[in-house]
Amino acid sequence: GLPTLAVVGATGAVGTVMCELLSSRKNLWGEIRLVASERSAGRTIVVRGEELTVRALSPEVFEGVDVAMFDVPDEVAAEWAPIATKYGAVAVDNSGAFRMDPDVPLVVPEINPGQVRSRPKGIIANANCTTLAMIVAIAPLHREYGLKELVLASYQAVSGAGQVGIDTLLGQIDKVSGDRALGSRSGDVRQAVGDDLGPFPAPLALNVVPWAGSLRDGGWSSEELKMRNESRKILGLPDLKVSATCVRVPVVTGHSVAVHAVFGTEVDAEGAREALRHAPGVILVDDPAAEEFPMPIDAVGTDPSWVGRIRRSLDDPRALDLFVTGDNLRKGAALNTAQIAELLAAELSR
Ligand code: 11C
Repeated sequence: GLPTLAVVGATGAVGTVMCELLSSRKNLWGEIRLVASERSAGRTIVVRGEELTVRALSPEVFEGVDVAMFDVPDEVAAEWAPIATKYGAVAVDNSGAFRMDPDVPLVVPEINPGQVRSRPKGIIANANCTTLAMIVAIAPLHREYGLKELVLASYQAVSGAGQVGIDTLLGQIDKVSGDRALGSRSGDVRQAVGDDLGPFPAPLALNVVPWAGSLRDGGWSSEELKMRNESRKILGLPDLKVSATCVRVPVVTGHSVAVHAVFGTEVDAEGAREALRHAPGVILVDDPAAEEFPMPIDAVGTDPSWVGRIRRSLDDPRALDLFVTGDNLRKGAALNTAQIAELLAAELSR
């Protein structure tokens, strides 16, 4: 029969998109079991037209499960993914808990699908949403020109921080929208927003905050290090030079990245466009004369990474500058996890 799937974290921002994807993508699953924290247990969610009751996370929910997806915080995944594997399930984890473990493949189906088969721990990791949006567009350019260095600046949506991120931004927008005095305060929103900052270190409404994740050595954020380490691992380039600056912007969904990519050989913009036109998981939107460029409002609710603004660097014939936007809850999280699970379903049904 068809394999059994468990979705752990089914009620969060990513889990909600996962339930939509499972209802709209090709059906490869027998039973689907929805799992969440005690707090969300008992809720019902419609998947594939069928009302499913969410079960509380416990070891027994993994009995008979072939593939278990995890869309939960790092510490929950670190504890529970190994429990799922003890019951014989393959765990596909969207947290940061296992990504850099050398015994855990970090899989992007458009780039390194074969790595799903080398999973000594029974765990496969899904990359960070910011890395994913960018890497799907960079891999075809790497194949064409040989990547040497990435200089990145992200423009990250609040849903990257989960439902609480969305609620926080929308609440702040309510507060600032009626405040005409903001004009005379030069747009300083602090007074209007008050101290409801949610998961962010500063107000997001009418502001940008150059911070995502937690503080690491040398002043880098965890999010910036993820972009560096995960890009190296996915592309198989352990010495790739990567500098990232991660920035949160007042966008609900859709992470964008401005990329300066340096290659081993000379590049040209039209050649890069041609490579991207035929690349899986990429949509090219690059016609500035017609005001066509990739934006979160285009990418949201869609599967591909949207790429445009492709220019050859004026000062380095081996470098390209470009802009990428992807839906952080889809390709950045639920979709890539679903695609990995589908590779497993094909293997397990054989
Ligand atoms: C954000 N990228 O936008 C983060 C969320 O490692 O999976 C995802 C964190 C992760 O806040």
